[in-house]
Amino acid sequence: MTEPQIIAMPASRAGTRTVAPAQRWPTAAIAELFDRPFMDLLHEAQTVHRAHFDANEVELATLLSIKTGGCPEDCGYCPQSVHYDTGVDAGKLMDLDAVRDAATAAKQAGATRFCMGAAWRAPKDRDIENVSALVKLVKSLGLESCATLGMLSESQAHALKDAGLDYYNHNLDTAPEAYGRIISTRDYQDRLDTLEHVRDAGLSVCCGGIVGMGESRLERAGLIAQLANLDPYPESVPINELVRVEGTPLADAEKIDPFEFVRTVAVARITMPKARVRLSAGRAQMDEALQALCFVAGANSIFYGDKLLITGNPDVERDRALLARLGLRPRAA
Ligand code: SAM
Ligand code: DTB
Ligand code: SF4
Repeated sequence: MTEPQIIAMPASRAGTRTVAPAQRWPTAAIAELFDRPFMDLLHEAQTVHRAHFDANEVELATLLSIKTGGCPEDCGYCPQSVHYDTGVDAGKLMDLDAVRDAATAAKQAGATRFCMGAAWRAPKDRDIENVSALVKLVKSLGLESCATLGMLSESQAHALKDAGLDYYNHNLDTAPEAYGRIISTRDYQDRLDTLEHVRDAGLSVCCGGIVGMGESRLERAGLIAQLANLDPYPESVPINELVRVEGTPLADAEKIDPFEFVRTVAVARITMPKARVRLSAGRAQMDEALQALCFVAGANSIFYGDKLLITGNPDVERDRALLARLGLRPRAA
């Protein structure tokens, strides 16, 4: 029997900027990966994974919603949009003491990365000053810091970098072709512009998307193509399964085939070999066996903590037990 062939991979450029051919990963090549027999795809993903990471180690990242609800954007999946009646009230920016408590608890529970999310379309400069103080606090506790605050200008990205921020999360969410069905209040280019500002400021990029929003397989391939062709590709790639929240337009979206979700993780791993691929939202609706398959497919990071931003996440004891059963070690600080 011949071994599954490892396709010639474009040179990885995570961390270095070079002039690259426009399309390192044509969508057709990514669609071809998606179409492979499941066993071949997982074998290749695991092989690529092992070439770049310790396959028995997983990163634990804890999320905190530092400013909840009342967002003017109309992202069709989001419980925090003012456009939908989801029962989420708008709050103010959390104060330093509350963030200190949450970050200290995350650190004690074993997280190494702390990600602060705000339901803003785009922060004001005053918001950036306040978040900068939170970033300094999180760093002083010995945690990696990540923030997701919406669209950023060049100067705002620099200000966050100066405050010590490590990562900025800004997702492309879906393929350009599917995007207009999900969001109308900002366009794809706005997202790409923010990613450029983040990269140019010297921040590490956390960028991924959501699957299970009614997109086709080709559109999933299109999302991965967008991510993998960023130059350099993101250091962190969150793959979210849609959490269907009552009141949002996507509340009744058809659930994605679990093996298709695993395929998406595997294709992200193969096309972005050095990235941290995060098994992100949606774990509360996955059983342990499916999560284990995602780790086989090359996921090596999870959101850890009883809550995501609004919705639930597996509780910490359950995650610890899962990692122990799989012999997975949390990444050390
Ligand atoms: N407001 C900022 C923004 O949109 O950039 C930051 C926070 S926003 C909640 C961050 C990301 O969470 C979104 O881009 C989306 O990918 C993800 N997300 C939001 N609601 C979700 C849901 N119901 N299921 C899965 N992922 C979701
Ligand atoms: C990401 O890709 N997923 C996280 C984080 N980045 C900010 C958010 C998931 C949100 C899931 C629904 C909720 O709880 O609001
Ligand atoms: Fe607002 Fe972010 Fe939710 Fe979109 S995803 S509605 S920008 S909080």
